[in-house]
Amino acid sequence: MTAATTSTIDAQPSLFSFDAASTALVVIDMQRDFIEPGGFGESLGNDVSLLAEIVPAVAALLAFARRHGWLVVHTREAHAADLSDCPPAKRLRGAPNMRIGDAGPMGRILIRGEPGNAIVEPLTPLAGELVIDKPGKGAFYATRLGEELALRGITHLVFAGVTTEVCVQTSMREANDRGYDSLLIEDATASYFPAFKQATLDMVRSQGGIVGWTAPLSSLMKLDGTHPAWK
Ligand code: TIU
Repeated sequence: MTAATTSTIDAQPSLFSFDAASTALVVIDMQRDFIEPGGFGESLGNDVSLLAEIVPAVAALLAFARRHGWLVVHTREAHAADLSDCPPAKRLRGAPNMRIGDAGPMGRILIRGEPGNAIVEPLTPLAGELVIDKPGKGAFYATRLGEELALRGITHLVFAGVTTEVCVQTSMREANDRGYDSLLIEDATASYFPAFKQATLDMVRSQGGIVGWTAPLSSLMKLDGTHPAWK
């Protein structure tokens, strides 16, 4: 067994320290349903182009995590084809132009296995990485994520993905209540509403880190002398 090596990076509200062996990257819902036209995100009336902008940053973060031997977890918001895991309250909320389970240009909206439910191609999971389908906004609710992390002795989570104030924040709050130290990478998360993204970053790190920490990707990449290549 190799000895744990602690890394420390600049973050807010304070330095964030972690060991690669007990850290997981959790990439939330970088799936076509939210990022490409014709999916769930657009059906709710959103401009999806803001989300596509973070794909290069998430790709660089994934490459960093893989280089450093972190556990990598990808989530997808996904429902069973018979909608047995989709509460009517979720399906019937609001006045979208297509509801969960309806046929759209990328297949049935938010249904497991449909083309639109796939993670966008540049962020495709590698063999051995965990892919967690989740019926809710939080990654821990009604999934095996907690057990998978516990099995591997994971104590620190680094979050990225979409949308900042919905599935990312819900998952980070779930993680916080389960005792994980969580870091949100500021430029590897996006919202359809930039003001909501900013508010989420501010609330996560407020009150001494009431939910966790935030840091730009460059803070992490300083650890191995790399820098975000797309900048
Ligand atoms: N609508 C919205 O902002 N987000 C979601 O419905 N799901 C996720 O955030 N993944």
